[in-house]
Amino acid sequence: MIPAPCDLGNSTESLKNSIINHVRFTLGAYVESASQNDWWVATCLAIRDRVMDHATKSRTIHRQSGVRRVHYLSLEYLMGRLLENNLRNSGLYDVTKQALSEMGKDLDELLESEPDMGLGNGGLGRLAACFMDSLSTVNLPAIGYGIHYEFGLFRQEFINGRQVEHPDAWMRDGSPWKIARPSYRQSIQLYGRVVQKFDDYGRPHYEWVETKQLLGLPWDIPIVGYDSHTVNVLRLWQAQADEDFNFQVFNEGSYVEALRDKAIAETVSKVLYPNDSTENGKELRLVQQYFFVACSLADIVRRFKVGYTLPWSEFPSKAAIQLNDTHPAVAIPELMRILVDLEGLEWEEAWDICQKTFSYTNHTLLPEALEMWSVSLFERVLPRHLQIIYEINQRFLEQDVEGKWPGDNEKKRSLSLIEERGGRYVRMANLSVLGSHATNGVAALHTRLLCERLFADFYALYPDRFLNLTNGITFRRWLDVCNPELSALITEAIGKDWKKDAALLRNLDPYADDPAFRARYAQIKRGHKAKLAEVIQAECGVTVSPDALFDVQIKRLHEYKRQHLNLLNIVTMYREILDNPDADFHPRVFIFGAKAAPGYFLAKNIIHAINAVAAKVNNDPRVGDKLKVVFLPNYRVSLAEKIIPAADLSEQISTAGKEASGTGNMKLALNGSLTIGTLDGANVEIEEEVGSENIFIFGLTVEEVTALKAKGYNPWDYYWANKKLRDTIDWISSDYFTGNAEEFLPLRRSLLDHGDPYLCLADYQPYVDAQAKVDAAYKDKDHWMKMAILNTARVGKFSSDRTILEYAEKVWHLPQVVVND
Ligand code: 26V
Repeated sequence: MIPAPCDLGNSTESLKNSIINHVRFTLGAYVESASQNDWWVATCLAIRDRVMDHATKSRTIHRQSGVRRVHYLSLEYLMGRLLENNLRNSGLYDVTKQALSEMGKDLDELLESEPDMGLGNGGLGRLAACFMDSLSTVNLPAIGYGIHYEFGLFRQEFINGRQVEHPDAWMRDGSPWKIARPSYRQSIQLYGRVVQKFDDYGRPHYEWVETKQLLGLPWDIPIVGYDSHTVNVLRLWQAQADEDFNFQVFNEGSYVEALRDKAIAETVSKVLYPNDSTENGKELRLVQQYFFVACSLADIVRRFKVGYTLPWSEFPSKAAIQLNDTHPAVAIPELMRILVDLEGLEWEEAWDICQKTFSYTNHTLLPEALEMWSVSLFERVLPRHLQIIYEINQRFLEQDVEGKWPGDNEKKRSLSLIEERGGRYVRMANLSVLGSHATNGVAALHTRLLCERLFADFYALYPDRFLNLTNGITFRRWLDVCNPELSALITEAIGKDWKKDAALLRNLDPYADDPAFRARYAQIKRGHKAKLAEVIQAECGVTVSPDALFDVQIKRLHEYKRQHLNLLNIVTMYREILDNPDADFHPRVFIFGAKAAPGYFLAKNIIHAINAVAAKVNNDPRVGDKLKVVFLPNYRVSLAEKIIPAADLSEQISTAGKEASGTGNMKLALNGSLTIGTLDGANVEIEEEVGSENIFIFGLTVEEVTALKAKGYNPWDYYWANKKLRDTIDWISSDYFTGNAEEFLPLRRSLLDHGDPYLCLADYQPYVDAQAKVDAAYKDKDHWMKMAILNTARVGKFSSDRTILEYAEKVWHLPQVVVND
């Protein structure tokens, strides 16, 4: 007899029991001598036990109700730590803290011992993680698919101010959050060749033969929403060699060789590519993309087949598939292959199903980040998929393009899925637009530029397929978890419903004028600054005062994000302090966090330059407390959670038209830091929300950038016209900071000889002026706090719940399905 399932209970006693049982029976440790890690694992497992039932229940309800589900395909998920988020979202935080404390354990210490799950590079990966949180919170049926990388984004260390990379073995000791699902293992094919075969009626079809097989083992991570019983899963594929993939060699006695091939197969899910702008034609990257796409689609098709006995035309009514950038775009020819080659559908019907199923989000306008695969590489790895792409292309050019612009070869060249100049390449962005019913940008400005520039011809052909869905962030992690003090203050003022309905934060608006509220808000900010000062002391060995203005730039290191423009201002300020020791400006701490792609030479030079300037400034007795510069090593989600609540000023200074959206800008504004920024990405909408009196906007607009470049931009003009700028650049590229005048020549050359592609010099003076306004504004602490509170109150729009509900309504057409307890 199978006993009825029993509830584990959420009392302190039941949690204590669960944790102790895991220490004893799962980990085989004595409670008296269990390690810190044992306690952490046992606590995670106790929480996991309490959410798994909801995961199973959510799956069952989604299946039984037969609703459409969204499948989010992303090469990256930057999840960070999971325990605290799961505790807060499930409402088990207080009781767990109590349970542990009754056993002599400090929850906060355990939380700190969790390694980050860093399976992403930056904005795109973190967005996917925020979306997973929102999907569960707003009760949408969803599955996230990705790769179970053994090594996440590298760990960064500075040696003599230079970035050094180390592997990130985030799950060397396993992870209590992931559950293997061997019964859903998939087998996929690669390489090989295509043969044409004929059936009994003489009709041709294609077979992909002599392929290599690869297995995908799925690992599921439950995604706990806030105050909801929907627990969706993130399903990550690990590559494995086919058991008997090399049976022959094995039997011939070449045991070691056979196992070497096995190791090669398993490299497919070894490591996340650490670039986020270029990766020229790396075969392993294409194999990664296809591997995870093929496993995921096979999983989706399996579910369609077991769940229903429906015709294929109903597939889109059961499955929406979202492509997170072009990285999973090979899903389009893969679904065509499944439908046409394996299921025997006619091409037109299959194509109709594809377009109804897929939708695509573009995350960048940078030309070098637009994915293109050389036709010869693509043909070797995925010969049948290349044929399918050719066929899609031919029909498209002959029907749609020829129909709209008869005889216009220039249009055909621009819209083709194949780039023909300078070698032949498959254009993944064009494939993604064509294979989807919806293409979206991630902020209003970005979407406008997609329609006007990058996809102008596609937009002319299919205007209804394009839409804007401005990015968002989860307010649970980025306020409730990382800033529980502010979260509690807000809840005390306006109630707790803002955690699910961020628009309610507007109710805080009047509190900006309440002196008592301001004082408490200021006190919370100061508390976080004091804590961050300790982190800075420990990590950088620099003493900073919590009374200084904390000026923060945290994001990937990229020329377009212009950390070097920030540096130019810092060096200018340094000069001014030396020239003018009695000038009255408020002490400032410039705080950086950023990883550079290991092969991005100039980005690494910029990191080195910031560190070199920091070393001088921080040790110059003439400067004292007035100016400090710190570069916190190994920027990652868990470090962001410590920096963001402590920030006063948020640097969002990309060249207009280059940052698709930005999401750090939203996190910082939410936590009451004022933005100094250009009219780029979501900054434009942040200004609309918070009001132009509560933000420091400067610099060229997109139109001005275009006009300046058209007329011929010459950085030397700015260099010669502005003595302060000239002195600043010359000083950085002298031997003053490192003893070696050659050290920062690459930086100097990029700004001058190589034409300053991101217009730092053009925006230098407006930036310096805006920084002077910041200094003046900070002197009126009370008014600054008012502005900070208004930022918190007015950024409700940027909740990822809002973004996800817009996707659900406008793109996926998904119903919300409430899962009861
Ligand atoms: C590109 C590549 C190129 C090849 C190798 C690996 C790799 C990995 C990632 C990427 C994607 C870069 C695009 C990206 O991260 N875009 C960011 O997306 C954020 C979320 O929409 C947005 O807020 C940022 O502005 C945007 O830069």
